[in-house]
Amino acid sequence: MNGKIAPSMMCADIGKLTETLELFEKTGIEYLHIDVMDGVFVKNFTLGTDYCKNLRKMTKIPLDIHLMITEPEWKIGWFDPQPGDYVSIHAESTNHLQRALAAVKSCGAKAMAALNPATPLSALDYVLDDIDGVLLMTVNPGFAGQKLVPQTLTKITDCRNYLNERGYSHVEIEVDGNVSFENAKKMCAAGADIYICGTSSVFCKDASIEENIKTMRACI
Ligand code: S6P
Ligand code: MG
Repeated sequence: MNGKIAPSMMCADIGKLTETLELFEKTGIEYLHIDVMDGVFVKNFTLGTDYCKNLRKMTKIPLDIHLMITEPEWKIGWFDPQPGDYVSIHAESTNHLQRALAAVKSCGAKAMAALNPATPLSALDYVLDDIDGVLLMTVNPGFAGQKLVPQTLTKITDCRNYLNERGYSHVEIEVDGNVSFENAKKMCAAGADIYICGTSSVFCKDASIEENIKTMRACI
């Protein structure tokens, strides 16, 4: 099965948003990845509720909302998740992971459990029935343009095996952080399904966005 591409919108040129979205529609981009950071769970602020609201008016491409915020279980409604959207909840961000994932599902959106590089897969043990996917961070969250944490490549393989062995082969694996063309090939071999593409691929300045999307499709 071919991998799906979710460009990381915090890396997009805001001045060219309309033409970038048109290009994404034309080239069949599957999701738009929206990084939401609250300055507490990670030391950065990025995109928020109004950005999601406005993006919805500009495109029909579903949103892939990555919440890097504390107590997400009370804030999911702020983003008005729609059927077809994905919402990722970090296991490290809440004492109530199951509550938060269930709240995503109750909106009709797909629920993803997100894990930092050092968080073990056992964090998923008691939420397997609550998730549609796992977002594996392949860098520590907070910033674009970081280098891959190399052991996360093994973690992708381990996660695919973990899911398959438990009868959850339908659960998708999304990878986020330094998904360069070279790393994407390795992530694909390890069993990734959805690729968050930022400065190291789709928004890499060495070629046009359209050329970068073609190159990424060939890698996954
Ligand atoms: C990082 C964030 C990511 C980045 C993406 C950027 O905390 O969750 O989604 O935006 O990793 O891509 P790159 O290629 O610059 O690492
Ligand atoms: Mg992200």
